Amino acid sequence: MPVFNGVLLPAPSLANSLKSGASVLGRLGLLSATFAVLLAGAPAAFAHEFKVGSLEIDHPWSRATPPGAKVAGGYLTIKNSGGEADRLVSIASDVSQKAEVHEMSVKDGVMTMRKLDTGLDIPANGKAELAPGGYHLMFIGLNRQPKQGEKFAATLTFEKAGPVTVEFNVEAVGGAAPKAHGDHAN
Ligand SMILES: [Cu+2]
Repeated sequence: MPVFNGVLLPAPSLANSLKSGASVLGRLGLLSATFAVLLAGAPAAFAHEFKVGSLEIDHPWSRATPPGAKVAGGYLTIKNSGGEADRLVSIASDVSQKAEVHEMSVKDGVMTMRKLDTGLDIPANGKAELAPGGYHLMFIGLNRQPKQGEKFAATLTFEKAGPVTVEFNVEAVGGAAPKAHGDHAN
């Protein structure tokens, strides 16, 4: 009779525990393989960034709009790892008739927005952040209402780096910057 862990076990029972042990190991192997696949897929799924030249565009996002809304905001961070400043000069998307870079500010207690006619500066070795309450993209004359959970594409054109097509994640109506936004804000 075999001895297992100091306990006398009848042979069939040892065979069973070996068998179940093997299948647990088998399952663990399968799980870790699945996990590895998930991990490998994670950066692409969560980082949500786009590159053109020395620019990296992080986490473009927008908000779902209430029915009848004519405009939607667009937010993202543009990092410039190059030694030369660049400039975001135009935005185009089939979600709206046109798109502009806006600056939001509070003047005499009134929130106002104005279009940046010359575009948005991206400093050398620096970044430009477009976020609610500050600089933002404005999609004007919506062709459809962006819905929470969907994505829409837009092409950003930079003076030096040229055009790059990015995807905006649509967050909830009135949604604050999602956690993922903070995760790679720096
Ligand atoms: Cu605006």
